[in-house]
Amino acid sequence: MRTTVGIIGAGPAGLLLARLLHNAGIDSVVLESRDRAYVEHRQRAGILEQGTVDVLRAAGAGERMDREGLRHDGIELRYDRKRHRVDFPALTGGRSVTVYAQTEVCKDLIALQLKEGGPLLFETEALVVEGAETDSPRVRFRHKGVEGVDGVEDVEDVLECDYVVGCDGFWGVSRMAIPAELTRVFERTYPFGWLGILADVAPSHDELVYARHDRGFALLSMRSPSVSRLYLQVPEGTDAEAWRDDEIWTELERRFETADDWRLERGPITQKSVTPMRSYVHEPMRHGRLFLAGDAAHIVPPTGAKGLNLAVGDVVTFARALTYERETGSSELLDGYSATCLRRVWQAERFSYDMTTLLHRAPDATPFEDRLQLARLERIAGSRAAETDLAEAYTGFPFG
Ligand code: RFL
Ligand code: PHB
Repeated sequence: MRTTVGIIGAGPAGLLLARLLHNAGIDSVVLESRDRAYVEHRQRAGILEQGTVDVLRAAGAGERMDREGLRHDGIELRYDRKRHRVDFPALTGGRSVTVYAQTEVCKDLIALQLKEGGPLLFETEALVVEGAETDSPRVRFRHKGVEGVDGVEDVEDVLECDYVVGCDGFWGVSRMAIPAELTRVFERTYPFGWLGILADVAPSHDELVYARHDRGFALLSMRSPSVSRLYLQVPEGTDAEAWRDDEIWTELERRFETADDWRLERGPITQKSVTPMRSYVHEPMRHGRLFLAGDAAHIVPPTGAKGLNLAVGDVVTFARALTYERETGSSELLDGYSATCLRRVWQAERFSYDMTTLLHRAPDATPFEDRLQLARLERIAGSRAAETDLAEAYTGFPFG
């Protein structure tokens, strides 16, 4: 097999990249280790920055998002039983965010790719990227055998490319093709995770609520007008099954408690899982003709809602750079790929870290640190400058 751009991974990064390249008349092949149903139902991000919405729309993938996505003009910060709303458009010159789940973004992009894009091969696992320093990098992959077609035996093959883009997430293989002596990794883990639930109940508030409480952080989000998505800070390594449904609701009620008559509505919990929290950056994001994009190169804790949006920024940067090279013959933008992406990545790392340490309670937190958190929250609530800083970062910095 041969293609211009070999894309490893059909998460949001790989799928959007295939779409952007298709629109630019550049062919690609996407290899995805999981099956279609798995990719379409993996519960993850929920918030799209304005820039992400604009990119999806311009790529022709915004039709259902425009119909079903929920535009949000603010979030609520909750602490000390008080509520403070951050008004995004007022603070940022009109910017907002959109609640539209990552599962839906992936479904829309997969449908488009299968209808009019290049090959998208599910159950096809990349094993290794070879020859990144050469003009023709290759991806070795294993394709699950289909009964009656090629026996049930797995089939190994090679995809020859002009460029390989590793969009294979944090646990992928493409990062490993960059020699260790050329690599720097920056990492931090946190001594807590998020217990996330989906519940069949209308969201108890019409905007997201980020709550800081002495018992730990809680987040109220949503998937639709009738489905709530909620998170609780839990100790690292917690088993989701160790929490009974009524215990989850009681704990959420405690952490969201206000001095006024706000109430949390309960409903049947249809899914629960625990996510660990990590900050991680791999530098550089490029080696020869291998480029890393999305979670393959960087991870942020979810408190800033930035992971998916960073993945979008990376692939937009790559698609622009390759188009520029094709039109002008200059590799200037491709050469600058890593530096361009990393500037935005580190701003998101900084913001995600700030939001995480602002709102979570570390197991060894001292009374001094508790007071500092409250002072930081009071500062945001009391200073337009501090509040603007949060609103600008949350709604996202412009691409490139
Ligand atoms: P993905 O989505 O992990 O996709 C990688 C794909 O590569 C496949 N793969 C391979 N395929 C072939 N061969 C191999 N060897 C392969 N190895 C792996 C995998 O099967 C998979 O399909 O990475 P991508 O595309 O970079 O996208 C990143 C986002 O998924 C991620 O950053 C966000 O989900 C993070 N995130 C959030 N981001 C936001 O922008 N806003 C949010 O509100 C938000 N909330 C969240 C989140 C992540 C969460 N979890 C579960 C980590 C909330 C949570 C709870
Ligand atoms: C979500 O809806 O899953 C979500 C929203 C905001 C975050 C993280 C996750 O910061």
